[in-house]
Amino acid sequence: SKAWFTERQRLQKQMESEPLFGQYKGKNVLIVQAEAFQEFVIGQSIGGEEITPNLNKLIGQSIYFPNFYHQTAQGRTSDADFLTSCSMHPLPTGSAFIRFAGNEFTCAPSILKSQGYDTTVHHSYDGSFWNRNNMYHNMEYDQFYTIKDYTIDEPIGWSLGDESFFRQTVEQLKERDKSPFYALSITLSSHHPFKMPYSNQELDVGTLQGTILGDYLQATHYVDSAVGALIEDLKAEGMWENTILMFYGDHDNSVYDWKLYEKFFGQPVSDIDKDRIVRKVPFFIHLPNDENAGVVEKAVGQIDTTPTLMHLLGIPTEKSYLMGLSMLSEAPKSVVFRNGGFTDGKVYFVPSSDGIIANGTCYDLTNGDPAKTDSSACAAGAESAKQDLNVSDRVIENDLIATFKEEE
Ligand code: GP9
Repeated sequence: SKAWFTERQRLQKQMESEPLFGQYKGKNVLIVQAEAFQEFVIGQSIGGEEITPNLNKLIGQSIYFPNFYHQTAQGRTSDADFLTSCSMHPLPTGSAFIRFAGNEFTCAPSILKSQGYDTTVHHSYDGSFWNRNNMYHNMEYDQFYTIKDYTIDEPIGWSLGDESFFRQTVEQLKERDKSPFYALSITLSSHHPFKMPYSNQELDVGTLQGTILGDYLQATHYVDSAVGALIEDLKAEGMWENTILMFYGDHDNSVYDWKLYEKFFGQPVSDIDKDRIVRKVPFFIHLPNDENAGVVEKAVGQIDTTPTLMHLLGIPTEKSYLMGLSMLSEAPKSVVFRNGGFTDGKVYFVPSSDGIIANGTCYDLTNGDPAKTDSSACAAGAESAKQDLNVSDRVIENDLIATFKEEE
C-alpha cells in the first residue's frame, strides 16, 4: 500500500509542471455538494422550459466536466464527502465517516489549514447525522455550521430550503471575515422523495406530473435557481471574483423506474445508458473572471476533486495520501466504481455479480454509441480497479496513513 502511494505521489509531483498548477494560489474556495444532483438534467428542457437554466449558463463560464462520475456506495452523502475531501474510496459496507472517524486521513480542510486557510463546513441538519461532528473534528475544520446555526425561514423537506441555506452561509463567511477561506456547503432540498412545496414547483412536467421523476425535476429546478441566487449574492458581496466555486452532485436519486426516464427522454434507455445515467453527476469549476472556461470530456471522478483543487492552488501533495489525480492534468486516468466497474473514457466495464472479470461486460466508448466488446479489452483496467479498491480498504481498515506518517 505504501508503494502504491509512493507511485501516486510521484505522478502528482509530475503534474506540478503543468500550466494551471498554482495559477489560483491563495484564492478563496467555495464548494457546493448538491444532494442527489445528477448530470442528466443538465441542458434538458421540459414543457418548453430549461430545467437548469443557471447551471446551463455557468457551463460557458466554467470548466465543465460532463463525464464526472460519483463513486459512492452505502455511505451515500458521507461517501461523496469522503471521496471529494479525502480522496479515498468508500468502504464496501457502511460509511467511513461512521466506522473510521478516528483514523488519520489527509483531507482537504487539514491540508488547507496548514496553508493558512480558514476552513468551514456548512450543512443545515443535525450535526450528528453521518457522524459528521466527529469526522469533521478529525478533518480539522475550524467550524461546522449545523442546523443550530441557521434560521429556518424557508422550510423545505428535512430542514431549510437551499436558497436560504446559501444566503445564510454567505453571511456566515462574511461574519468570519477571514481570507483565504475554504468552505464546503452541503445542500439538502433535493433529497429523496423530492416533494417540493407547491409554490416551488415551477415546471410544467406534463405526463410526469405526480411521478417521482416529475418531483425530482421540480427539485433540481429549484436547486438550480438557488445556485443562481448564490452566484448573484457572491457578486453583490464582492466575493465572486476572488473565489473558486466548485459544484458537483453527491450521488444518484435512487429512482430506477426506467419507464419514467424513457418518457422523459422520449426514447428507450439501454442497459449501458442506465448505468451511466445513475453514475454521472455534473462537475463545475468556476474560476475568477470566467478564466479557462471550456468543456472537458475526459472521464473523471469524485476522488479527483481534492487533487484538482490542490493543482489550482499550487499546493504540493507529495506529503499527502490522496488516491485521485488532478482532472486538469493531461495524464491518463480511470474512474473506479465501488462495485469493481471502471471507465477510462475509452472503455466502460460493468462487473458481473460473481466478481469474475471475464464474466463482466465491457463496452467500447470510442465510436459514439457504446458497443459491447470482448471482456479482455477491460481486463487490465478491471484488475487495476480491484487493486485500487483493495489498497483503499486496507489503508482505511488498518489506519495505515498514521503508520506511513510515523515512518516519514
Ligand atoms: C443528511 C444528508 C442526506 O444530512 O446529507 O444524506 P443521504 O441520505 O443523501 O445520504
